[in-house]
Amino acid sequence: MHLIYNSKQKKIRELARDFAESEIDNDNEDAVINDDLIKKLAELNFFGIQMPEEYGGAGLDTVSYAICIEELSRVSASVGLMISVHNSVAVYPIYVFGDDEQKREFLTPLARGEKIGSFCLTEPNAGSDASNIETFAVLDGDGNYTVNGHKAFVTNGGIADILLIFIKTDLDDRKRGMSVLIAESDIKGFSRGEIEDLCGMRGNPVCSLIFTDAVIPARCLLGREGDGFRIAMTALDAGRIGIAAQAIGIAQAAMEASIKYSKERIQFGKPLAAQQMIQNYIAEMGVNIEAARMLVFRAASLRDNNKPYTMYSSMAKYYASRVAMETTTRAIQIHGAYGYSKSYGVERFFRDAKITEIYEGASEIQKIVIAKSLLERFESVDL
Ligand code: COS
Repeated sequence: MHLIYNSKQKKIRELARDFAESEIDNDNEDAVINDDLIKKLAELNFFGIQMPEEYGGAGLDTVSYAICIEELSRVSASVGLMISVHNSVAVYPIYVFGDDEQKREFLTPLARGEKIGSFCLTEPNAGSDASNIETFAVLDGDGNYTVNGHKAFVTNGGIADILLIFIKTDLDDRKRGMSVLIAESDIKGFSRGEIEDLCGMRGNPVCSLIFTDAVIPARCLLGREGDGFRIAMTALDAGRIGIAAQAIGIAQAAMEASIKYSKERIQFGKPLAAQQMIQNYIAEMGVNIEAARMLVFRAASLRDNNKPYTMYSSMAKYYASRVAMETTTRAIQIHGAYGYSKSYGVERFFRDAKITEIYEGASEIQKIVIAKSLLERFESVDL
């Protein structure tokens, strides 16, 4: 295993960094995502980073994908989130489980960035306990599903054109009773709730989605009835690499801001950077971020080599989100009261970091996955 990026991956980092720094406008955090930005991201092929060219994608590997998400999130975690969720838990499951017709109809416009995707799993009573969803679909004699239910905290919800809706097709079987339907957002019986007033990630239009006798043709069933839980877990394995990369981007931004500030701020007659307590913080930030990056690299490389990577993706997400929280907390500490105010922007990193410990599987869930894997079926992979 080579622990350095190849020249193509380095180019991607440069491209994503230049783009993020020059094109993402953080002046109004709540309005960072707009049509113009989406169009520019689509021109770079960031909505189909890993999809083959035949579907309009860029055909890159998972390491490159993680690099893109990290770089976008370094400037705006809300934008990184839009791209991560779109690529990993909306586009990727259609690529793996979709039939040719579904790929033509849904995958190509998604990969080209002509349409935005969302992953509709979480509900008011089903978050970590994903198989407890209550959205229910009944198949009628005309070959249509009628869907009723309520999805909560859907990333990209306010702008999504294509929805992956997790439903129950059999209420008596928690896991095998789960299925997935793909739907366009213009179907009858579909409506969106208000954009959530969140602590962080405020630029992403996260909202509820409501299905009231929504009719979806059976040809839009992804995989077979009963495949839903497996599809959710497969998607989340990939998604967690993206969220880990996002957490690293946030932490990196917080560290860079801390380094800059500690060189400028004079206390006790010298810059903060000359004081060992602050150097200790900066050193810990650097080591932790690099270690988290290596875990992401590890999970991504395994995925690129078709090796099992579930445990590694959970390790990467668990550790990187912890590092993001620790680093952004320390960044505020270094900035003192200025850090707690909006003047230096580090409080945004702190607010954005928190959710990385919660969504796409809370840290507690990642530890369950890791422990289960270590205790039951761990086999070392190419050590
Ligand atoms: N990839 C593919 N299939 C998987 C899988 C994975 N990573 N993990 C589990 N499965 C399959 C299993 O093979 C099993 O299939 P069979 O029933 O055919 O044998 C099935 O799924 C159930 O597996 P298991 O019994 O291991 O699942 P658990 O109930 O133990 O899973 C956790 C529990 C906590 C891991 C799961 O519910 C989970 O990840 N929850 C968090 C969900 C989440 O991230 N929510 C946030 C919403 S998105 S913002």
